[in-house]
Amino acid sequence: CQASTVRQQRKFPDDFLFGTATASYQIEGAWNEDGKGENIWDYMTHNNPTVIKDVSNGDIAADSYHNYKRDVEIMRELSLDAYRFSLSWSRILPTGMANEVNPAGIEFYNNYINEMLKYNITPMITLYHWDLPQKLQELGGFANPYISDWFADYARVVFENFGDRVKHFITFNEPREICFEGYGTTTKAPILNATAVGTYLCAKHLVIAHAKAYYVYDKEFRASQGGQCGITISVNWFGPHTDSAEDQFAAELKRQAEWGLYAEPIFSSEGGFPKELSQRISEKSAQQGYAKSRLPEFTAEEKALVQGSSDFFGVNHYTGYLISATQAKVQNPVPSLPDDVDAGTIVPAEWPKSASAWLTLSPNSILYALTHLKERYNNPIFYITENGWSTPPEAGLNDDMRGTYYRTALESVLDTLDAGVNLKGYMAWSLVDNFEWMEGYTERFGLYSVDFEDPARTRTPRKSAFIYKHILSNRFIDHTYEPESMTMTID
Ligand code: GBH
Repeated sequence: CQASTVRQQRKFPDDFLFGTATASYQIEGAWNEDGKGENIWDYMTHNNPTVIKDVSNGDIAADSYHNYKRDVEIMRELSLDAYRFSLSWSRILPTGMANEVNPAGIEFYNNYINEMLKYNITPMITLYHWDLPQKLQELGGFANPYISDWFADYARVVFENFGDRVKHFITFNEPREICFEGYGTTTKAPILNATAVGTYLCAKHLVIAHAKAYYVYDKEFRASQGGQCGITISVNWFGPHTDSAEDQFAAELKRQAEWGLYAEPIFSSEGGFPKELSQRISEKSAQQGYAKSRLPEFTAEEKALVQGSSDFFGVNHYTGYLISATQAKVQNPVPSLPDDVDAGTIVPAEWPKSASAWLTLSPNSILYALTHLKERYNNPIFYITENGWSTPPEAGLNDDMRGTYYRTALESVLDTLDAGVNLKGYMAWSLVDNFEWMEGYTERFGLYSVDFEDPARTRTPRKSAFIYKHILSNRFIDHTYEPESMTMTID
């Protein structure tokens, strides 16, 4: 096509890390093998199976526990620089507590890491991607302030065992999904639906847990291991529906509730929870007859501990929404976080739709989100730790829209780099199809498809796998590239 040859080619820097991301519960399977303890997803899917759309679970999933060598082979086929994966806390510490370490769990992750390193693939570890040991949930999970000590103890075991070879650690994946979806509503385990205070209690305890783990790394391991420790927060873009002052304020409040609750205490120069949101929650709490704000306070000591406790800002970004102060409002539970924000969400009909209700292709959303974070938090090191697109199972290997999505997203990444954002890498979600939480196996995010009917869980590249490989190997986006065949090779 004429335009692409005329157009100046923009390149990704050579040291820009291209990878893919996955999570333990979504791919590993082997839910009760070799001493692994039960986690909250095992517990929920076994005891309350109908909460999952297709009444499935992650007992076997993509069976990566047994197929990890094939997964690393796929990474080599894709020519990845890096691979982000999460550890199953209860595979390492069956009860959640660090007094009893499961050697088979350590061995599994050692094999996995060593297999990647053999082929120069940089491992990036997420310590927690939603699979809390069930025993800790029974003690209150993230509603119990002691979670920060249990998590720091677990983190120490992780750094001790893997930090000689792994230089990128992410404490938590997506606090919003842990705290709002898990505690404030019913869309993630442990489906507590503690709408009034659950999200906010969790938010406070989680950022303190993050900070304690960060200081375990910083004080006990950084000098000898020389790596980095950060956190990943879901940052979709929430822009104002119109440029009225009301819509702008509604969008700001929404951003504070979606990600500011977790980002502000860690990355802002003032520390603590976001101001406008805190004020709103405190006003509503008073009206609702609470003696104190439903949003807990930090002590001065806690605030100082959390502030500045991250070497980088991991961003999971998928989409964007337009926020209105007056339109598209729905009745939310009272009291609840959405009721505290009290705004409407609009998705323009022309934005292309994926197989997931919440995910559309929202133009320029990466650029908007990352430049906003750059200004607000003084341009820390960023990694995009997830970005991806879902297709329905029946689409099979033909996923033109996923290819289009990645090309569009990566153009926005180039714009983001041009805008001076300190962005160091990009992880596509996901390497292979996996257990998509409440949606079970009804939505697929893999660059490779997995045959879940086949006991071997055979993996096959989709068209987008070739497109992604072409982009990262050449360091530019060729919008006209078409794979010659659907056979993958290792270059
Ligand atoms: C990521 O979260 C997760 O980190 C990853 O594990 C997951 O597989 C991937 O997304 C794809 O979903 O509309 O109430 O049903 C992205 C964050 C996921 C948050 C979907 C909102 C919708 C919940 N979003 N979720 S609901």
